[in-house]
Amino acid sequence: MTGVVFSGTQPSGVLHLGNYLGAIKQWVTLQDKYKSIFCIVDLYAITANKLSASELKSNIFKTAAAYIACGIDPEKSIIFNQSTISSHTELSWLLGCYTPVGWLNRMTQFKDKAGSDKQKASLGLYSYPVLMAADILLYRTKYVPVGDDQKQHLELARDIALAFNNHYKLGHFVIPEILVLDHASRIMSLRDGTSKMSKSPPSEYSCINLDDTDDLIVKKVGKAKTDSILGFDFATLKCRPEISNLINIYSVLSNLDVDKVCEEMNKYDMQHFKGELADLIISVISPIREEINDLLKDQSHLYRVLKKGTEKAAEIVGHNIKEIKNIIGFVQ
Ligand code: AQP
Repeated sequence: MTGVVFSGTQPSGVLHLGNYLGAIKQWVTLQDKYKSIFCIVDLYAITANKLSASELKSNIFKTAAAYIACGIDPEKSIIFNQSTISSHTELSWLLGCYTPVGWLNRMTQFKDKAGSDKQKASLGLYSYPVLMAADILLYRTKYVPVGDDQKQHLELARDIALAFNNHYKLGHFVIPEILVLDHASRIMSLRDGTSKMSKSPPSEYSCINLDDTDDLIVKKVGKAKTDSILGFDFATLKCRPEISNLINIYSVLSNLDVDKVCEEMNKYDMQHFKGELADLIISVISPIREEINDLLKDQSHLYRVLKKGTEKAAEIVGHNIKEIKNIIGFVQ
């Protein structure tokens, strides 16, 4: 099949169950059908929480290990880190000149991440959706498999591509399409069913990390917030965000429909359900964790994977960035 797939995660912390179910699991299937590029978007990781240099380096290796452990095959897909190809930031500047500030002002993720004092948020955090557009458009990407939270940024990337194409009356940029998995598109926090599971959670019990031990998974699921209503009535799930999230995670991991999970779990009490859920999560996470730990023992191998990925990605972008500059009218 034709078309390029591009996606990425920020190495702003350890990858979690939300990243896996909402994005990476999909990538594993797509790599057999399309030319696939999976980036470690390290330039985003410095937009908000400032990590130390050693933390950032370690997160980049951990993310590369997690990609491979989840099933991304470096022989089939390109795995590289964004900061190694300067065309990403170069195109971001160019596209920024075709992006009205009003479009960026509408981005809800900036509003969420900037917090109450927006004046103190970095310019990088504000303009990050333009860099994301550059990442995608640089590779003439057709499909972008992401979680639900990235929908608005993808819409912006499409608008920027159309603005550029229309200005020069050329169809240079491929208009990318979003691929979102319905049920896994927004895995919520274990402590608050109305906030998404995230790498920088307010409590370590909100999130199942891909490197959590089995004991820690049991503990986190055991402490997951529930409510005082008995049973798992499918009809009332909408009003029970925490239970709905736990049932949804069970459904995605077991490939059973949500109503079937409710029917099955209605036979048991909450403690039993949590035990079943923890076992199911462990059956998926445990082999991934083991492989992450194995891969991290040999950083030079991971470094070689990233370097080879960078070389392959550079071959694609070199020609494209020249063509874009030519279209704009730069003398090169
Ligand atoms: N909770 C989630 N449910 C489903 N999908 C999710 N994704 C992230 N969280 C969930 C998807 O994972 C991919 C990588 O996301 P990211 O790491 O680049 O960015 P993020 O959305 O900012 O992740 P975090 O965990 O919330 O990080 P912090 O806390 O550092 O900001 C994307 O496809 C995303 O949709």
